[in-house]
Amino acid sequence: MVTVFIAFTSCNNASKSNSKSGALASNIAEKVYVAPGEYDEFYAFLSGGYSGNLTVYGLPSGRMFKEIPVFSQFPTSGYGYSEETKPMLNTSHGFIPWGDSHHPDISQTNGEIDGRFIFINENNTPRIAKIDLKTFETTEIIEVPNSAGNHSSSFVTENTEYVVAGTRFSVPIPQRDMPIKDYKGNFKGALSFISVAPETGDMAIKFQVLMPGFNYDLSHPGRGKSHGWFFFTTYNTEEANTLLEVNASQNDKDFIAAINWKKIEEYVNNGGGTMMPTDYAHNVYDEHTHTATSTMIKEVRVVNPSEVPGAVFFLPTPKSPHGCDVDPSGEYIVGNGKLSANLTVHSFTKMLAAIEGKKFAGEAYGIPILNFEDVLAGVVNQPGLGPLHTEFDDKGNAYTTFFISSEVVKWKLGTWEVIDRKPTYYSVGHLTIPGGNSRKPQGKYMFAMNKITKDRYLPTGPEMEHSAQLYDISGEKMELLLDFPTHGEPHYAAAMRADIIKENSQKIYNLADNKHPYAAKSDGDTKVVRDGSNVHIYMTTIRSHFSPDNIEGIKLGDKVYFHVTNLEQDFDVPHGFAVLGQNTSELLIMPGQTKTSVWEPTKVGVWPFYCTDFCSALHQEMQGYIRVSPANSDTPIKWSMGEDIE
Ligand code: K7E
Ligand code: CUA
Repeated sequence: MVTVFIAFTSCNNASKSNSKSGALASNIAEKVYVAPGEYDEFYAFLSGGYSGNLTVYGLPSGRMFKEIPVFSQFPTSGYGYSEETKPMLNTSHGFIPWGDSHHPDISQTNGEIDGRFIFINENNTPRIAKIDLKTFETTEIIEVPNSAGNHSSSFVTENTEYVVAGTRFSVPIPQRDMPIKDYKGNFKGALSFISVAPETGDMAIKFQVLMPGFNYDLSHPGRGKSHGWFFFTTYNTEEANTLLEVNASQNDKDFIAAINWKKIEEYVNNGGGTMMPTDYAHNVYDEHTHTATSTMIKEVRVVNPSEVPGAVFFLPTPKSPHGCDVDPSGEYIVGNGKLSANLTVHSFTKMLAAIEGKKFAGEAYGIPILNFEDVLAGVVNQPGLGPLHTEFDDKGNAYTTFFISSEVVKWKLGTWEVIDRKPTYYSVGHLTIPGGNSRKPQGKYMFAMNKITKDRYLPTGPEMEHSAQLYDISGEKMELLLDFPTHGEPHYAAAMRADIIKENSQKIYNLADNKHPYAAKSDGDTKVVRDGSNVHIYMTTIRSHFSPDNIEGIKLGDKVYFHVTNLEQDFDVPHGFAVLGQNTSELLIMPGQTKTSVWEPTKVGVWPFYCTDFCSALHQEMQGYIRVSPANSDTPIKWSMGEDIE
């Protein structure tokens, strides 16, 4: 109870000392003001949580630039509705229009953020997606078999050798019909290492480590001296299968699992591991055909820790740790015990020494458990209540969020002393420092992503968007600068300096490189082709007309494919397409791109289609008609633009 009292007192003090005076407030306003026409200094990519997507912000302004569709259908662009993008959402369970995304992470080279790709996990039907930061488009999604609640994901190693995906829920592997009460000892947790090809970025599941049936909550790669290792927090080492709030809180300590992936990789490269039958989808978007394909893969390589002695260890960590964070030097591994009064920090050097000296406290399912004291680097004493996540700056400081006491606490690595604390409004989850999860954090700003918004904005009915808060961390004390609303539930975010991404950002798709099988590259290439009851319309769009814009000969029962090519070759000139009664979304077609909307007319008549994106002074003139005749009619297929169909 003493702990509770102290923590709340300090939280309240911090809150009071933060009250804004007039002069201070205007000084703060300058720090976040980005004048009209000027650019932000940082990109921030916030996970969309239950929106399934990723949102792009600028810092320090907190302005939202874009929502990138990833795991959810997105009518704004037609993602997941157009024929080309539907395969992106294919899984071994069929087409899934939604996902729950948590942890974006940007690709790295030599331990530094390189801005090529950003990866993000889907929890519910386990998947990892890759977004190309040239186009800000989702270009690859790989399903993760043998996994459930894909939460300790998607974090990359320091040369993006792997994007790693750990299971939160253990399950029967392979899946089968069995009593739930037989969980203990029978369910397993799969930790998946997905390789990323250096040049292309192509993903493939290299191997899965089949761990005991705990919950693998969060993870981070080693870096620098600990490069080659990966660390996962666990909870429910009790292996409870019901009422986890009680039954998974029994053990005084759970574990951080330390995985020497280099060692397992070597074993696998020499033919180690077992191919297990399974099925999972691998979906790839081709930038030249502007089309995704989905391939079902039928087996996955699995490795049991017992096959590779010396590759997997458990580090005892108090009380159901959530966050698992590694400092920029790679020496310190922070475990945030949700129910612990203190923060536990492990030492990588001590861990290696303990392994070397074979000093074990016991074992769990054959995996050696190290002595808590042998691997402990230090403890941050009673910094707050309900620690969740930790990030680092470039000056040897760590910043930990506390959900219950609703604050961010800054503390020093090595001395473990608390330097500063600032309240968050309210109940913070993750926090992000640009360049986080790398050897070179980019300091300056930190933002907290809060779970409860309550009184921060004008009310919007029972539901409020979550609120993020931006802090200046360039000085000794943190300074709250800005509140900004987010979209969905941004658990975590990745952020980096804007320059690299800005320079590489693609302006158009080159029409000459368009390899879409139904592309029409000029008004002269347009046509309407009947193939049984399928009708393919090769259509073009350019300011300010569609070609063709009069189409006849469609009959009830036909399936009409509008393949629309945007002939524009100017930056930021998309055209839209929608036809009355279509039961998908519009298309939004980028310059040089081809996209397809399917329409199955249900009524006889003459139906208009039009451009949905205000593209020129004559945008309202971008329209056309398509005539639908009865099924038994003999209206011939005809099309035109600029003259009547005779
Ligand atoms: Cu703490 Cu999914 Cu990383 Cu939410 S998780 S906060
Ligand atoms: Cu094209 Cu409006």
